[in-house]
Amino acid sequence: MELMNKKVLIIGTGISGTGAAKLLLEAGAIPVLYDENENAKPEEIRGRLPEGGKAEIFVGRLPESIVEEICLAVPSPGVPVDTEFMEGLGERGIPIWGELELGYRYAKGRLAAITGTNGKTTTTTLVGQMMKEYYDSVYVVGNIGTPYTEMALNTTEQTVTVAEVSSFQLETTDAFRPDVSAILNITPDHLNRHHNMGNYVAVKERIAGKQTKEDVCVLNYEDKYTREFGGRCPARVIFFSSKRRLEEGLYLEGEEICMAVGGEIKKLMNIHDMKLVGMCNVENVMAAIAIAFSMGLPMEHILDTVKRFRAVEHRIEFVATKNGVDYYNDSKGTNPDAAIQGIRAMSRPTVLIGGGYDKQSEYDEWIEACGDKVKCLVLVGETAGKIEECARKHGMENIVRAGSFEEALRICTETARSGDAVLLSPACASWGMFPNYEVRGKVFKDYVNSL
Ligand code: UMA
Repeated sequence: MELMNKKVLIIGTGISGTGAAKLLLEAGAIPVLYDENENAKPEEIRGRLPEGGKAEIFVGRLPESIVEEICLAVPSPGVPVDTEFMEGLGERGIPIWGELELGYRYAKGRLAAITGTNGKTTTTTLVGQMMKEYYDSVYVVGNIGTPYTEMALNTTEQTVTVAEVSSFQLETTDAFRPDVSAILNITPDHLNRHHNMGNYVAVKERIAGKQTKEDVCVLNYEDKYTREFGGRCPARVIFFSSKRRLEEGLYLEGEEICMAVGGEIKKLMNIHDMKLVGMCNVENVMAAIAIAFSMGLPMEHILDTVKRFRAVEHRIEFVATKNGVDYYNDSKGTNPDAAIQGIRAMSRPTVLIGGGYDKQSEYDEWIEACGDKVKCLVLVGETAGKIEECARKHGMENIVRAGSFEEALRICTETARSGDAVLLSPACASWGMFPNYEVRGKVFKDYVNSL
């Protein structure tokens, strides 16, 4: 589509909307930025755009006439596609490309795109590191925090782009076709946006929707949704499994990650040679190896990066050993499913900090996953009562309520003995006590490092 001198409506003026506007300005189009938040400040939005850029900005309400003038709409990931406004655009025949699609249309080179309910940031960062240590021109973009549109115009035919892709972004793709895609796992999340599991799964599958047998899609054999998708995926599928030997693909056997290709089996590495911990990370590593190998990286180089790679900050991140106690920061464990991965990763008796903002989650499965491993559960925040009730129902007895996060930290150091672990993996968002999970994790790490 030729966009020169054409008006393009951008919905949402966060980092994606700003990225899209910058790309469109450089491409010679006229971005019309619209934010539904009436408190957004047009002059502040304009300040984020290149000086002198011909852009129109509207907040709160969009004049009806604008819709007559635009040739394309670019919603930000946070904008649902099933609102009256968005459906109205569709009914008028206005093409809708999400910010990811817009970036893709203007980018050159090769693309690896990674989605999944959990593990996508770790896997994207790891694949990005493998690529950066091998190729000269590498960009890591997407849900991880740098919009694709910010980088797309810097790419060349030699560029390798690694994109973390969310279900929100996949709702509005069109031609998006990565050379290698991956769906790490699919468990219930974002159901307020996608309404039901069927829609959520279908949206995740869109990552491979435009691929052909010339492309690769890496899928988890142990996830019922992705295993089933393997049978009808348009790309060539590479499965990985942490539970069984596969005839073709990557799998874990005992402590060894193995790869079976065309009847030949290679032992790749021992999982104790990884700095990452937990079975979820073994799965992320297997996926990353499959992705990087499919993108043409030599296996020796791939494994060398895996062995040196440390956890992404706030994801089952080892902080320090103090008085024989290992401290782990999993502040990103903001929902029960993510926190289950956190507790499963512990191999020692664990003092666990849980609780925070109430997202109306159910805690039963998380508490069950704690089993006998949790020697003491220290609870904070709004959800403390609800979690305590659930934990007692499941027979957990050693539960302590802390009046503040600082008190929770003190209780942990007093309770943990040499040989134990202390884990911050709260199964809840941090809001109410902290602005975000990053700040919560930093406070935890600062405390541990000061011991
Ligand atoms: N807005 C509207 N109408 C709406 C919704 C939002 O006008 O219906 C406006 C808001 O007033 C605000 C702007 O849109 O001004 C925000 O846009 P956005 O929510 O799309 O946020 P961005 O700042 O553009 O960040 C987005 C992703 N945010 C979401 O998906 C909610 C970031 O993922 C991503 O890093 C970034 O693009 C770059 O690609 C964050 C996220 O929470 C980290 N992702 C979810 C997750 O990981 O679970 C999917």
